[in-house]
Amino acid sequence: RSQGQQSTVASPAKMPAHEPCEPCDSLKAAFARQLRYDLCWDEQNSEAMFHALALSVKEQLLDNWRDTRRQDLQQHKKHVAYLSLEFLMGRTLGNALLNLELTDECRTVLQEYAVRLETLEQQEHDAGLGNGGLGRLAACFLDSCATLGLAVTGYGIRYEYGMFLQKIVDGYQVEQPDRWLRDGNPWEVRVPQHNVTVHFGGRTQSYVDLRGRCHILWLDTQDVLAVAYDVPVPGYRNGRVNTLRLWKAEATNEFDLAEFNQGDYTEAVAAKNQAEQITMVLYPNDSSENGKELRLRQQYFLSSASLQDLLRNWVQLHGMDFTEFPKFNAIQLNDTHPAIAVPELMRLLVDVYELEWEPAWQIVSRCLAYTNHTLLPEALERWPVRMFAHMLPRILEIVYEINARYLDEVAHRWPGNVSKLRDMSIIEEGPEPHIRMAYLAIVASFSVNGVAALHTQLLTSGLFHNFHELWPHKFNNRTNGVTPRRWLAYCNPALAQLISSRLGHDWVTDLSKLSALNAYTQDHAFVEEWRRVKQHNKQKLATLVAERCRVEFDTGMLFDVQVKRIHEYKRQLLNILHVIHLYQRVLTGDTHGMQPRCVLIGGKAAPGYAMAKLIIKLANNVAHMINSDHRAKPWLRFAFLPDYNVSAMETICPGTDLSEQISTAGKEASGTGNMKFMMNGALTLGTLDGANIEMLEEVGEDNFFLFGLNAPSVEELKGHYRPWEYIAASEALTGVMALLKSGHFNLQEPEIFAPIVAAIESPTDPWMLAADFESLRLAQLEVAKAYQDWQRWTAMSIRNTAASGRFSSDVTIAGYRDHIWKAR
Ligand code: NBG
Repeated sequence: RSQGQQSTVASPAKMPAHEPCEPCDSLKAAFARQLRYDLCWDEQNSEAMFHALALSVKEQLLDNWRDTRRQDLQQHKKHVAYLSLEFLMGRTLGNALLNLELTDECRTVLQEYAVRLETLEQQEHDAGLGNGGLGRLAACFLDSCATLGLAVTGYGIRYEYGMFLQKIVDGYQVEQPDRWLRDGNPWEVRVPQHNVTVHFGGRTQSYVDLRGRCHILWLDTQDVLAVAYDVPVPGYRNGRVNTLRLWKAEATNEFDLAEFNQGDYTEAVAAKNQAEQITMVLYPNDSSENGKELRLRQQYFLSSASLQDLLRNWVQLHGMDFTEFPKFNAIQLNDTHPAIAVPELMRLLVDVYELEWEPAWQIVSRCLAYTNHTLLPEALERWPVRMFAHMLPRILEIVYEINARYLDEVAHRWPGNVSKLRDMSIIEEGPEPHIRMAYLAIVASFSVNGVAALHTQLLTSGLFHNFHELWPHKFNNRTNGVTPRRWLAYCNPALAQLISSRLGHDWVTDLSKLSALNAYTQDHAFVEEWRRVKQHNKQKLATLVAERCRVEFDTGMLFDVQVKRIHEYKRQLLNILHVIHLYQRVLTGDTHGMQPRCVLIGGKAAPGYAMAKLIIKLANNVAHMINSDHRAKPWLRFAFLPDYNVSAMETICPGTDLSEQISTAGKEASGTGNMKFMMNGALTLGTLDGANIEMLEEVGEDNFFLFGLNAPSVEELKGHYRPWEYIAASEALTGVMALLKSGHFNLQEPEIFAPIVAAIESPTDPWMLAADFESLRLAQLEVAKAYQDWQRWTAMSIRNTAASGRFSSDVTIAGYRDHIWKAR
């Protein structure tokens, strides 16, 4: 079972169908061996034990991993490459044990060593190779693809430093590097036999061969080696193990020894450093501005390495005939981040494999599919043509050619319409011309999808409306989902067990089965048990909050939670304003009917996003004020959780009563945290935005706290929004604004919150906080009332879990499989 055996040698025919295989070691034997021989740690501390355990679990996967690859090749399955700059995997151990059905065995083994599984799980670093929803969605998709038996490979980047660690110092966010690979990554396997070379820079030159065919050479390039690291992705109890292939950049030549010998060490290693920089850090921007050259390098590096890998595998099996390539391959672009795969695939087919343009384009446009994840203008990628010209000169030529041919089609559809040509061109003209990556992706893709019904509708009627007119057949909706393995079975074992005790275990792979829970909302014993489980999970969450925030959460109180990236459109600020209002109620003695509650906010802000960082500071200052006021203690506790990440969410969502999904309508493409909370029986306080709308449809208005403007009213209000009128009309908001302006929360740092006050009072506030405040406050009163009748609340909680079946990523992936990939 050496690592050498795992190579995917893409020539399965040479391998016997059933290689004789030694009986696999049991987990127990593997663990003992790993501890004894494979690790040279002096002490058997929990860190060493975690590593030994992870390596032993990986061993259990290796045979199935190899068999999966071999079977896929032999059965001529359609293969899907999921290209993504982000895979937010979190921890692997617990989820792998669950999927392999090894959790109980593992506990038994560990008993002999007098250590708890949970203790070892805590040792694992989160693989934070993503920012937020987009990256976590990719991770959920991988789990569902493996579970549904699909031949899907995730292609991504092995960032040396993942999402930064967030510390809070004096209330401010401070970023620290996340060296997640410091102690090694037991799950990955370096597979150098899959290395490919990626070119940058240089120049192009054309020549005509003896047969009169024109060739383009890309010369004098700076080359970087892409080294493959494979991570296993086990399906749920089906013996399947898919692959996540992460590329690391390395120098093609180690360094210039001659130069080194002459004493110039810095020069000698410069090229190496430059190459390795490409995969050094994840860009910590979520739905916000990009434009950095290194980022474009990352995008091209991932796209080129992955496509070369796909084409090489194809050629090894089928030779140079690519006609059937689209029948057996689909390439899904996770947002525009890997959209440069469009011209790169053309380059490889035309320049390297010598296809003519037209047949090459036929192949490209039958393989590629693009998922859009945002409508926010600042997140739509545009790259300066200038940057392409010097970094990727050959790619720029290909983009021009694609654009010219495509604009012919536009001209044909709208004869004489010059403004259409300008509006729809892949090249945005202006003093600094830019390449519009979304347009490039749409032009080349056979499928373009949004991630929730409203989002897709807004895409086709707004942002991409011209393209929708031109090619209506390309557009489709695939509402997001989350994997019920990690987000219910694994993270909430007590609830999972309770559900299985009544419904059996099938819900884990068919989440629609949860609807049978509706029959139990009047079953007293069941309702009691459900409530007991929630209390137990709240206790765990309270422990986390106590450890990380030094704030005491009382499990008798309502747990009101908002965790996600900090962004103005997500309106954490609106939540904070409501907390301030509750605090004022306490101070003025207006506590009649008030529900005691603990409010938790968590999330990271992009390091360059000043307003988001100021909102974190405000949350911390308000929390400090409230938590140190003894008058507030019986009514209100407020904490900001530092370093929110995947593993924190595993404790947070089971222990939450109320989930806040309060973005300005029309701004949140889908949301996925909303679904995790719903699955775990939290009730939602939400706007008509993203997938909230579909959640509401499933669970019904009686089990959902709806508030706020809808997307059309937000649009209508633009241009004549007068926040001061909303403030004046709401006694509560007037009070909150007055307290905020008085400097009460920033006595030591006068004026620091002035930008926040100004934003709320601005008639151009795109997020329209003031407009929605009163509606939120009233909805929160309903929440309080509902919570005070625990039987009613618990029944609503059960109904939410029961209605969450549609938000399994299995459902989403079945949609991609049937309607996009056609990979049944
Ligand atoms: C995010 C959206 C979320 C959505 C996830 C996954 C980006 C660019 N978009 O609403 O903001 O749930 O994508 O689709 O990160």
